[in-house]
Amino acid sequence: MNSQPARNSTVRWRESDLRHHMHPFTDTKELAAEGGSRIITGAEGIHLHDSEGGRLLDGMAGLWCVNVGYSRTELADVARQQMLELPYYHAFFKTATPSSIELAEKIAQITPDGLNHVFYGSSGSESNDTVVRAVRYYWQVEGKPEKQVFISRTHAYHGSTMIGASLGGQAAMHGQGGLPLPGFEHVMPPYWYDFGGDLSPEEFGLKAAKAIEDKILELGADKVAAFIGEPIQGAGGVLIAPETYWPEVQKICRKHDVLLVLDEVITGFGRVGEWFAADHYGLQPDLMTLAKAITSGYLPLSAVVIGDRVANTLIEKGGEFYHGYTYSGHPVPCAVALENIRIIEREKLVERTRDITGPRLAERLAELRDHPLVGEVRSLGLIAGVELVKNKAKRQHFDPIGKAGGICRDHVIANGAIMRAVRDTIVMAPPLIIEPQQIDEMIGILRRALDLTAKDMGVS
Ligand code: PXG
Repeated sequence: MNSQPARNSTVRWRESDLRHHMHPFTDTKELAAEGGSRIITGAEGIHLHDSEGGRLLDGMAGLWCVNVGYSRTELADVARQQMLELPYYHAFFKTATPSSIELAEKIAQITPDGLNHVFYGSSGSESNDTVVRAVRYYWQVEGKPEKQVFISRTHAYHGSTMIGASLGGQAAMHGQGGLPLPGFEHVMPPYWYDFGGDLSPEEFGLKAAKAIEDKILELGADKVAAFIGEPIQGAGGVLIAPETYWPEVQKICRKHDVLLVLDEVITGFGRVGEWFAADHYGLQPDLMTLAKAITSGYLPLSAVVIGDRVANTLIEKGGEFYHGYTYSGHPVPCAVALENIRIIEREKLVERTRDITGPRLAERLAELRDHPLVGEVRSLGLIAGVELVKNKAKRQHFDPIGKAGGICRDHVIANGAIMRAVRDTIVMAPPLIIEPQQIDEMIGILRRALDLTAKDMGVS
């Protein structure tokens, strides 16, 4: 008898995983000390299955991306068909493929007016790199080569490449390897709970927007290429700006001739109850980054949607743009994205999020407000954050920050759902196919986890 565990057992996978697989954003030594990874082996609808027979409600839609839910045979069928017909061809050297053309047309149709050109990549990080290259080249062609600096916000997340991490405002990432690169500046985010002080959220929204204008004036508008922001800062803790913020930001960008880039990698494709958060806030960005739910995460794909102003200059006066990826416009993910968008349309997932499930989530979350740990609940559509604090009246965090969030997240998982902790904020973004009673179930799990966390933290 062979004393080795069966080849596909959890033990075998965990051992092999620790030996050979370096995970993103992971302390491998700590992972090993805790016994290794949770192995996800399958999924259907809004549920994940693990190798131990567990079933978890996926309150995060993977990594904020599986908007149409798991196990959609329509997407698998389209991928198979495209692979049989044309598994790969590129978009270099004056060629194109039908699915990449059709998807570009569709994206131009569903994004705000004036955004009509699509440049493809395979990840949000890649596409934000494209944004920086396209914008800097735009200003160069326009005869303003000094306009090179990007302004972003602290707590922002724009990816993990050198450019993505430089655009981002994550202190931990900047602490490793000499980031941000020169030419990337960061200002305060519109995070009223932490930075609002005695101001009303509306007053603070204007103050946070003014921080961008102050930075533009400090650097000189002739040096500033663009402001980039996530309409809602997802990985930063689901920071939802006061309603006064975004209109003011757009005004400031226009006033100083600074391009406005919206990173809609998380907020796109129905997440906030509109196709894009730009629609919710009434914004007309100069460029927009898309990824994640563009294929509901089924295959890697991303895009920069370029507004007419920048596109016209690049096309009319730019000549060849020396930029692109082997997989720019890959026909298989593009075909899957088209079908994914058709599903969102057919099942009215945007309208459902706006009118039914988003309001239901907000209602259930509001009931958590009187919990002793809950300082604030924030949500728009099906993206939400629940901020855990030590002192609600003083809006005071626990010290060290992150402990309560980690404990609560672990209780959520032990009770059958996946959510993330960002510092002490529990964040969630379930698949848009979630049913209202499943939202009740998800928030029920969170309430149980909050009660257990309060006990662990000695709060009553
Ligand atoms: N922009 C935004 C707004 C994102 O949220 C990226 C760009 C980068 O996309 P890629 O495809 O390069 O990863 C993201 C990614 C988390 C988490 O734990 C969030 C992301 C990725 C991984 C983990 O919240 N966001």
